[in-house]
Amino acid sequence: PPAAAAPDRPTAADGAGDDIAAIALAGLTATPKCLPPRLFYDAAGSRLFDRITGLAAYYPTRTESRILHMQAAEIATRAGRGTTLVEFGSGASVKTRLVLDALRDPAVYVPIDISADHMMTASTALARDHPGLTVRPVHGDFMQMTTLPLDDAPAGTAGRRLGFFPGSTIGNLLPDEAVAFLRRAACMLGHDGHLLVGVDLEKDPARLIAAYDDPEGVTAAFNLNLLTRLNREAAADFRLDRFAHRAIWRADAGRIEMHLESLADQIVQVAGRGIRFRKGETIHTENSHKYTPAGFARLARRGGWRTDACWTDPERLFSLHYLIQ
Ligand code: AVJ
Repeated sequence: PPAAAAPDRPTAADGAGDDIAAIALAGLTATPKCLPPRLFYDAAGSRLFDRITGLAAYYPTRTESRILHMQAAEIATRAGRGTTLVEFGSGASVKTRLVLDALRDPAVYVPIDISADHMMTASTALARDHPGLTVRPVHGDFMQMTTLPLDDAPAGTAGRRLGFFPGSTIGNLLPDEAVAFLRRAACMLGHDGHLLVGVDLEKDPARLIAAYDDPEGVTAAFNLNLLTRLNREAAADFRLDRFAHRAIWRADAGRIEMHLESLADQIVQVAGRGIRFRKGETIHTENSHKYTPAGFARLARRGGWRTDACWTDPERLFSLHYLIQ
């Protein structure tokens, strides 16, 4: 058998070397205060997110995996042979394996991730299990990228590029940002590129809130870990016992919002600046937008994509959209 392949060294792309202190100050001096959700994913945050995916209340990951498994043949038929799989935000990539196993002789896997260590760990394991696959990691923020730093596909791969954007991470984006991302993805994937997007569906708000405020407190730890990261990387002195995790359903915006609420009037030092918090004031840390299948198809259309197929689970908790141009 061919020697077990190893991933290439990651290619640095836009947003790879973030200045955490500058990003933190920009968000914490804004009104209302906010921080970008990509800051969640330091090593501890990535581990906490992996734990979230196994929580009983957090249905998206297992539901999406089940749909991927059920629709593997449908995906393979549409994608064709020799595919280059481009994954926007590669997690521990259980779902990636489901897609790679479904595809017919995929040629190249391109994970794009802001967390280089996490990506290289997952890529090395995946390359070992798929010796015939070329793995080309890209270290960067896919929200800031407009081109894929890939030279042309390795010889002998006639396949198209299939984008894979799982987990409903697209829900982190405001609708207009999601449209802008979809337009950029069309450029990165090329005119015959396809795009497979996981989208969490609107449902009973109680079910949604439980998924973002689990009784085990793992999501609270995930949210609060952001402050620990700022203490370490932005010379801050947040006292975690003075902030509380909040998850709210904003029906008017069709999204779950995560916040960190200040439990007292306090001043926190961040990168040499004193940031004032009033009791009850929050830092808005994440949006998770929820769609109907038709609503997401309309958004995809605005981003230049047509919905070739939309698959859901029997309970219609989650959906997978297969988009073409
Ligand atoms: C990884 C962004 C899809 O929005 O559901 C999980 C992150 N936040 N629990 C989501 C998350 C709180 C997750 N995404």
